[in-house]
Amino acid sequence: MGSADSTATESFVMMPSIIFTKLFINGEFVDSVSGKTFETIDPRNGEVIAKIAEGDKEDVDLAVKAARAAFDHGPWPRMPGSERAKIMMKLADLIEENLEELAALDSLDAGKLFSLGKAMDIPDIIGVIRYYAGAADKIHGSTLKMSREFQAYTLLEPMGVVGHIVPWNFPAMMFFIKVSPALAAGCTMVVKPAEQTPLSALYYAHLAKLAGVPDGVLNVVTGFGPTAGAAISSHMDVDMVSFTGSLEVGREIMKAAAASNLKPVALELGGKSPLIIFDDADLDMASDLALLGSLFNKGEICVASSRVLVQEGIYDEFVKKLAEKAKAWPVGDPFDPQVRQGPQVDKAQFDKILSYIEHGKREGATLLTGGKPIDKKKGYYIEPTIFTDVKDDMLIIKDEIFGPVTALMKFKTIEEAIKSANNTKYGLAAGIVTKSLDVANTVSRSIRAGSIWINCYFGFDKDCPFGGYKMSGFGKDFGADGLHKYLHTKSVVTPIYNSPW
Ligand code: TXE
Repeated sequence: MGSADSTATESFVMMPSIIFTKLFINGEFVDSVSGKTFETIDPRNGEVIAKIAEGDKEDVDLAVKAARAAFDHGPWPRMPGSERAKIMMKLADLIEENLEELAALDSLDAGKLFSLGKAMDIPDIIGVIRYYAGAADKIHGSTLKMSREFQAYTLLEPMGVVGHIVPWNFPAMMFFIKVSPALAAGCTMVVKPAEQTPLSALYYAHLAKLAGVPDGVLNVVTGFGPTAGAAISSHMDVDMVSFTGSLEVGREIMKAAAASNLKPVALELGGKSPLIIFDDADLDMASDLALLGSLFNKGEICVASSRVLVQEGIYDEFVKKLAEKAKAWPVGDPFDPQVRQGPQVDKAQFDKILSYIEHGKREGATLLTGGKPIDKKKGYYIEPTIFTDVKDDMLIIKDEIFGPVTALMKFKTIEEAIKSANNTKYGLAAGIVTKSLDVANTVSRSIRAGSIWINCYFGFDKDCPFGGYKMSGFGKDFGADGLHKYLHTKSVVTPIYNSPW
């Protein structure tokens, strides 16, 4: 296993300069009303990167006021979709021009791999913006021939002022998975980035202004969840909230929405996704998928394959292969191109993961690999950790850990695998590795989860809807569903003949 050497960073990349640290409200960067700031921390070493304006209720009020005015009186919802598309395309181009800088900001703030940021995160958001820009002038209702003597047509209208509450694990994608379709729909919005990763969101606000997004359409309020976040979800003038984050906070957001103006909410919460590997699987492919599924983005991904279910015929050989690969998985500075796993996002997440590992040991699970922090003083690095001998009632198989920790379980029959896979309160994703079409089809239809990946994992694309079943939430991202979430359907009805109705 590689070691965490954060001293080497500067030889890999020029560090990004931190230019934007204030709230972005009505097209201007401004201090918070209270004048307070908070520190954003480099997870490679625990050092302060910058002080960021700390928004609270008063700042959210100002941002919502700006978004409301832009929605009620501004050009954005009224302009032809093709005009919004042009501006969004320009935003995508500007992001492309600043690709390295933006990837570096998230590596610095979130410990994400710089190489992947350049090759995946930032190119992917550019794709998402262009995808929804392409949809902006194709938002049409339908014509209805009604059963009674009426005819009708539907109008698809923007939801209004949207509050987006964003997590830290994919700061770029989580921002644009919400902002792009909402912009295309003609909504105006207030975005609250996670307090761990405010840097890139402020940069995006700056680029949006340069691209021509009118003032007040896209506001960014940095700050904490219980203050700035809660002010959005309970605001009487926010028409909808879109949230990605923990189950617990998802509940709070629904409560706040219900207690205020009954605004609709879209929630993408956590997961405990199974990867099910059958006896006929190619062992190399299966162990690669399990490794990537568990360790990608240091396990800080809602669809991590945190439960790997392996059929008994190949179990022993699979365990051996996976352990070898996990031990060789390089952990270290996220700017180092050789590294595959950077530090966990912050001290709280680091401590949470380690406490789950301790819990797993106490509950009697066996550590196959890892289980310890790496060079703790230099940052929040944790060894790739695999448990075996895991039982259904253990906490490590029930809770989302959100770190480089996975649990292996053995099964005999397909029925047993399905039962075990569904034995969770979550339902975000599942992977199936088999050569049998019958097995793949049967299992796909039997698992209660929003995405099923057969002989692959993380099979995401902008055109394919993504979102949870059960307590993983509701409301899809990506694809046409991701756009329609931000649209109201209005029915306009007229009688065909003169009618007293
Ligand atoms: O999430 P929070 P945290 C899971 C994962 C992780 C755990 C805790 O298991 O270990 O959540 O992470 C804002 N009203 N996921 O504490 O608190 C907060 O400021 C309104 C899964 O970081 O849910 C941030 O912007 N907003 C996940 C956002 O909610 C509030 C991604 C997410 O933070 C708020 C991240 C409140 N009362 C964590 N409290 C996924 N599904 O991908 C907090 N926030």
